[in-house]
Amino acid sequence: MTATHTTTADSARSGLRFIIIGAGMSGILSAIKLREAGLDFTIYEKADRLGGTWRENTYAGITCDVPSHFYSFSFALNPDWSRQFSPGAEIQAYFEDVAHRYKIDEDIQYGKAVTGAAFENGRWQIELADGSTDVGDFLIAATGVLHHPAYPAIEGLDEFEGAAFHSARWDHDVSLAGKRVGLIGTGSSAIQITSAVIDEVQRLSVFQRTAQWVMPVPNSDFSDEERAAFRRNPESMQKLRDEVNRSFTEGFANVLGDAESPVMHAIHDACVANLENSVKDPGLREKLRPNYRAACKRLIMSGDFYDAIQRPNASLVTEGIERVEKSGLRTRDGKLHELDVLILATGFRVDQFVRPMNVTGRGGVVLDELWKGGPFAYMAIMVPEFPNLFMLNGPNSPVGNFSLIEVAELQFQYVMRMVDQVRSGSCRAISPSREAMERFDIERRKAAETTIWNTGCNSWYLDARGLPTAWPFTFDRFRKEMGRPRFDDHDMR
Ligand code: N01
Repeated sequence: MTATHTTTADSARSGLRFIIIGAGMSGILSAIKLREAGLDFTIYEKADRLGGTWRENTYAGITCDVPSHFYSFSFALNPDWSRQFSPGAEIQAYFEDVAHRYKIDEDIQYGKAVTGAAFENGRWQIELADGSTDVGDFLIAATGVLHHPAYPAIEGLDEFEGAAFHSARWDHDVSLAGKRVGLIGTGSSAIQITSAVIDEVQRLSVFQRTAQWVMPVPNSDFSDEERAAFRRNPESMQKLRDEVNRSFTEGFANVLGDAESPVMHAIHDACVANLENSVKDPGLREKLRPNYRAACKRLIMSGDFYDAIQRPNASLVTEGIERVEKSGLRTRDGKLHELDVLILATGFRVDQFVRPMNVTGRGGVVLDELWKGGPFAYMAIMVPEFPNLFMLNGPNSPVGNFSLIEVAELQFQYVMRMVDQVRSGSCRAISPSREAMERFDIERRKAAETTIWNTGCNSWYLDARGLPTAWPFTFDRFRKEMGRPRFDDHDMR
């Protein structure tokens, strides 16, 4: 079966309607692509501003650790990125600018939280928190991966008398200048925070439960001349994007599934060398040395963390946390670490995906029930019995140290091929068959066993049973699958 391409006029006549949930990166992408195709859509955004993760995460030092020219829409390259890895505020401004330039910002309905979606009578019936309803033929869940902050279950957290906040809920009213600051966590967020605040605070105590491998990645500025050259010659940006894409694909994303590949070992060696060469004090060096393979957890990219943690006003606390008290944090050795501010860089509840929305598919199948053992999706996009529902950067997507913009763009190609089946009149509703889902899941689970994420560490990549959930195959295979959907695996009615 082949997909047919309809013209804008054809699709306008078709009267098909899309509902996009979320105006973050992938919601903006969806809207732009649907507009280009002449299709009708509405975007519901629960906040009062677009930007998703870049709106919500405003912590000190926030930077995207994927090179900016790769973390850009392929159709909206940006000559003005200030650095190789640009700060979060610049990325937020980029998304606002793109949404404005493509005139999709006018179509976003802000302050509208979708609470429920049900596939009834061949269409998606939507309920919103304000009591309003809507109906669409297609539903795009562009709801993000890392969205719901995870708060640590540490006794006494409410008793702390200083300021305390999660890294994704940064309190800009709290000045850290001259304060005794405690930072729980050593993930990508905490590492960036450490480097950003160390010059400002009186003392920074980093509470490390698990050490992290750090890849030394300097972050240089683009000079005025370089930016002018990008403006004069946009092809040079395209070339740079293609080069970074290729090197991230070949030098990382294609080999994550093979923990024993020479590339994975070379990455490990580079991280070991970085630790050995950068950390002078042998005691501190051993505290910072992980006991698992590099890239088993999401690899930390930083050119300055080791410098920051060796400053005289920094301390790395590896003793377990006993409880939080009024004036600070008590570790299991009985020591009280007195603090004025406590920052929880403790990550996200990654298994939530489209939840807490209540999503019901064909025949009353409830998504929450189906996913009670953990979320899954055929080709990381669709779920059986949930016709015409597409998830971008959803369960089983490639998530490790790669441009999620590239991932979403590829996924959207797939979405449009599915939509084309409906536009061409082949069917009204399309979803993967249960058999195809099961086959895909069995293959995915098997492949997950040999991934680097399964080499003996704990991370948000793992499901409740300890198996990595992200796309375990090569990224080349992902590209291929996205470009050439297996229509025979789908139930079309
Ligand atoms: O969160 P994390 P994050 N007691 O889950 C510790 C993306 N991101 O916000 O390792 C003590 O990685 C926990 O310890 P452990 C990126 O995909 C991207 O830093 O579980 N400690 C860990 O150290 C990233 O992977 C960028 O033992 C506790 C930390 O908190 C993802 O977001 C930048 C604890 C959580 O680390 C999440 O990163 C930043 C407890 N009770 C983030 N609970 C880019 O640059 C948790 N921890 C694109």
